[in-house]
Amino acid sequence: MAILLPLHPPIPHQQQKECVRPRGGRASSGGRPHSPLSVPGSRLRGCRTRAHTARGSCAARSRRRPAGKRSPRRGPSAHSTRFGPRRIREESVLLRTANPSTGALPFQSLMVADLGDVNVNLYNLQDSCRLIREAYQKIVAAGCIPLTLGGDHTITYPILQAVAEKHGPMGLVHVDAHMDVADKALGEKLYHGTPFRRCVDEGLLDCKRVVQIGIRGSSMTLDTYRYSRSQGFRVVLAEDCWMKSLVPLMGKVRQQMGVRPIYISFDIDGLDPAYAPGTGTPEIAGLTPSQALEIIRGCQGLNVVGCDLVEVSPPYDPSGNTALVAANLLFEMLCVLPKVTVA
Ligand SMILES: [Mn+2]
Repeated sequence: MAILLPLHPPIPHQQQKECVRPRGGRASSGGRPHSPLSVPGSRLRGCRTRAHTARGSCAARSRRRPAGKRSPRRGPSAHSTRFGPRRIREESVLLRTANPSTGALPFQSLMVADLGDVNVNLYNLQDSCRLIREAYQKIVAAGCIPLTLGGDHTITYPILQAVAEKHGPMGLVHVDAHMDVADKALGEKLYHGTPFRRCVDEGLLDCKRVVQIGIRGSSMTLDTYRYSRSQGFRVVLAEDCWMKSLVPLMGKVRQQMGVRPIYISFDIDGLDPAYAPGTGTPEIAGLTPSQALEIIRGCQGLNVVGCDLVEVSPPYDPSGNTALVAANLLFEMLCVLPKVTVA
């Protein structure tokens, strides 16, 4: 998992320097080390931090940043999602700094840094969740908004523990083919099919302000949507999205979310595998990239306090397009954060 955190307002120059750990002598030469512009020259140059952001070294020293996180384990559908953040970072060097479609200039509004990967215990999932939670507690305590690159969807649970500890029960915009509200699998309570069930168990979600979009696929039973709906979630099936704009839906979602804090969790398998085959549990007839943009851009104006994009599994997509799509969706998330200037 990787973390990208926008920083706002700009921190003092001396402090910025301390937050940057240059690699190979690049991206460190004074100026605004947290800006993508700190990497001189072409977009193809520079270390593989996300969107050319500077590499941060200490959450406690800066206010907000983007981060990546390795998958806490290798699971049945998590084959090498641990390499997702690395691949997304590679593709993110193609990103530019402005968003002409929305008028957003995120790097002029926020200070953004790549905090690198959060360390996890590859042999113990529970301990991995503890390490993730503790890392994010420091990040949010420093006033950062974490944008996380995943990674197995399990990571959203410890992230939300840390985020909800600060902000209280969260609204959630969850894009996914699956609801991820199973109680357990193979007797285990923690895996990438249970994160939002665990969040409900711990009161981390404001259930009336939860929407799940893109749900589809085969199941073991016919009552698969019952749990989410019984909790008060708005469940939007993929077939209710087919061949239509999601702008009207997002109007309703904005009303549902109100002004209180929300979190965006985007599982790349919400998209159709034609666009994003690099994931462990693909389901046909999913969302299109333009619908994904409508969802994310539809969150503009909401009180977004954290985002993640998860389940990118590079070995399933030799073309690399899944990671390219992911990098662009993360850029769009950055563009809708509060305090981003919209020209
Ligand atoms: Mn998921």
